[in-house]
Amino acid sequence: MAMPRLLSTAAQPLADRLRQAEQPVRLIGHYDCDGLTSSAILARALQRCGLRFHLTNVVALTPDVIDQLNSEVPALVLFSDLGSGYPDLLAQLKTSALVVDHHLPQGETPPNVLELNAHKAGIDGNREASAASLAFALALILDEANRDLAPVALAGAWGDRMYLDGLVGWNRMIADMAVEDKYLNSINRLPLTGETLADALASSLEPYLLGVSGNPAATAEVLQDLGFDPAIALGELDVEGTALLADWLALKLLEQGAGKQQRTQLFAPQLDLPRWGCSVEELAAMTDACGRLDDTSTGIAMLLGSPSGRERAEAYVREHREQLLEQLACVEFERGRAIQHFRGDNAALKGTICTLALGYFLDRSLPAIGLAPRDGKLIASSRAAPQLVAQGISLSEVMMQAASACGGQGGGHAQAAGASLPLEKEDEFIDEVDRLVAEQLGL
Ligand SMILES: [Mn+2]
Repeated sequence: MAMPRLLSTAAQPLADRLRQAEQPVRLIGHYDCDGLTSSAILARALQRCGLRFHLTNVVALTPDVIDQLNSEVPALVLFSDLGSGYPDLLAQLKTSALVVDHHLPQGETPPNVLELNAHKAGIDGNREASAASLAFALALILDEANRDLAPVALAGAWGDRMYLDGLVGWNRMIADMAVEDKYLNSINRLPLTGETLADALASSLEPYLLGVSGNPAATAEVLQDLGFDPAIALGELDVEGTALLADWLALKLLEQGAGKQQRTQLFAPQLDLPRWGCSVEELAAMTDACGRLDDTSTGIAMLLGSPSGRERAEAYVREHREQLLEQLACVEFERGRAIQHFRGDNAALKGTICTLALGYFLDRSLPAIGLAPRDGKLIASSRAAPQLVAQGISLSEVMMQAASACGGQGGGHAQAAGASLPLEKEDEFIDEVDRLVAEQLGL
């Protein structure tokens, strides 16, 4: 399977630079699933080149990160899943740097930086490649043996929700490569996990079953009405039982107003990773949970194959899921003219809450914004449904402009973007976001 030529051409200069790099290479990655998976891929690829590395995963590329790097004076910095949005900050680095990113580039790449950005390599960075997919391309150029990292790349793409509507482009090619190498099996079964049927429904986040997920009593009632033994193991369901359950799930999602992608996902094949003993979705969930619970080193250890890292990551998934289920059960969005927003207390959960709420039960004609304080700042996450992106909304623009009007910083993707700003600017920020979205949508 050949890599798209534009992609290999874009990645080649970074591979050449890494081959002659002084050690250790200073890796800076984003802290989310795609950031951690891309970091792990690059870390493994560097190891296999005989290069040592020093990795830190950060919430955002801020002036503090640049100051820290300038005080360390590393020979070479390698950024993954961040960088392209902040050329001005990169220009303040006193060393040379490589950037592997799929976020929309904001302006010119500074002269001290070599950039592998999806959008600059003829690839749609919102759909066809995540940072992990690009890191995987770079790893392949460095050494064909890195093909075994395909599952990690797919977990990154999954973390950035590129599986909705099916994998396409470079992501699709990675999946095909993984199938060919027997690292990936595509299997038809319902996307439920748990010891028993009751556990599976009560703990289900995707699909999120409004009024059932996170509510064992309601789950028991539903299963009783359907005539199921709640204690039956998922694997023991017969064909008839599976069909009955599938019908109920499909109806339930329709009834609660879930999006088309979410309803389609119910019947999408599950991507199992035999060597990992889990699915791509579960590998992404473990990675994501490590990031959200602020233990990125466990995420990296797990992705590099550590059994104790894996155990901890599995425990984090359970903890993270419980927190999300708890918050989703009581979250209330306040509607403005063109947006709906909520103010929470957990900065690590707000983006996921917006994503799940929009996908499974919220009004998708308005973007959803979540706000929460962290480290003395107000952090915002925003999400828009695909139809809004098709109508031309760009949350990356909205977050960037609204945040800078409030003395903060913002950016991201058209459909998912974030910002950080002074706490006291909350009302001003929300008004500005509302105004900018209304303007973009012509309301
Ligand atoms: Mn990403």
